[in-house]
Order: sequence, then structure tokens, then C-alpha cells
Amino acid sequence: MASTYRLISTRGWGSAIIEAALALGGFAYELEELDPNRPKDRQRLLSLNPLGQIPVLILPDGELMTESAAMLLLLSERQPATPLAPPPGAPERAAFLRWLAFVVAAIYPQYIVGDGANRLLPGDADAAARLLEATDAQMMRHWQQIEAAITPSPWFLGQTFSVLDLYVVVMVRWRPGRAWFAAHCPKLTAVAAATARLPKVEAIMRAQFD
Ligand SMILES: N[C@@H](CCC(=O)N[C@@H](CS)C(=O)NCC(=O)O)C(=O)O
Repeated sequence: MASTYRLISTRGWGSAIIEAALALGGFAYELEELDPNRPKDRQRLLSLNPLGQIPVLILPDGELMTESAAMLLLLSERQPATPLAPPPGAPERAAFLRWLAFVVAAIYPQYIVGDGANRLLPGDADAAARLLEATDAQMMRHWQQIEAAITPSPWFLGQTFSVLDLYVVVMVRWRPGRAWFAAHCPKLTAVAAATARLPKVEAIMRAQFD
């Protein structure tokens, strides 16, 4: 269908963030589920994104996008009636751009390197385990930096909902897990809880994680 977005997705991965934005924004979309551990699906993924990363978004006109932050900025400008981000000129805009870049540039890569430690250091299980430990430690420090900086009410940016809330609700399900976030990042845990209560997000979280 010409007006439909196609999201290349893997259950529980970062595509859940984009799916939540598509649903909240009222976009027509369909999922193409891939399991990157299956050779055929991996080949399909590499043909779309040479980095082999999920999410990939195919726009209604056929243009292909990688990079979650770029997708979310595009979706937010295409659906101003259902705000997914504070618009240019809004008081929260600078904080929004700052933390969006921080999440995708400082935090997300720690997961990628940690997840890929055995692939990056083949044949050296000890080094791979140390790399996973080091990247997780760095990622936890970065989450705690956000925790110290924000005053949610109930959203990451205060009273303005944004796609930052979607990164949080999905990423608290990843390492080091919800128990760690509850103990060390109570503000981010509250952001995740508020976001998970949005009916469209709740349905996606259930399908992606439960
Ligand atoms: N910078 C990318 C990162 C995407 C990413 O790393 N996704 C993970 C899944 S959540 C992935 O595909 N990992 C597999 C790999 O890196 O090989 C984005 O923001 O979309």
C-alpha cells in the first residue's frame, strides 16, 4: 500500500522504539520480522543495511532509512498533530536534541559492542567477557548521568512527551535489566512506567517482550 511504512523488525530489539512511534503517530505501517540468527534473514538484513542492524524503515515512497534517531526525527516532522518531539523553537528543544544524540551516540553503541563482543574478538572468550563487562559498566555510567540530569514529570523532558520516552521504555528491558534501573535510576524507571501505560505502547511492549 502506497501510504504504508515498512519496519524491518526483530522482537525485543530497537525496532520496538520505531514501532511505538509509528503507532503513536497514527502512521499506517507493517512489520517485516527478521531473525538475524537465521542465515536467510541475515542475508536479507545485510541487503538492506550493510551494518546488519535493526531497525530499518522503508518509507511509503520506497526510500530506505537506517538509524533510529533519524527515523524518529522524520516521523516527528511528518506528524505535527501528534507530537513525538518538541518542535523547533519549543523551550525543551535543546534538551531533546542533546539527549537524543546522547542516547544514540553514547549509550546505544555500548549495547552493540557488548552484544558483538564474541564476534569482535573471536577465539578469545576471556577478552570478549571483559569487553562486555566494560561496555556494560560504561553504559550504566551513562544512564546514571541522565538520571542525575533530568526532572521527569512524568516524561523524560518534564511535561512534554517525546520519543526519548520510547528509548527509555524499551532500553530498560535490556541489560542490565529492570531491577538495576529500579535501584539506580528511579527517575528513568518512572519514565518507563508512565510510557508503558500509554495503551498503544503497552500493546507493543507486551508483543515485543512478554
Ligand atoms: N545506530 C543504530 C543502532 C541500531 C542497532 O545497533 N541495533 C541493534 C539491535 S537493538 C542491532 O541491530 N545489533 C546487531 C549488530 O549490531 O550486529 C540505530 O540507532 O538505529
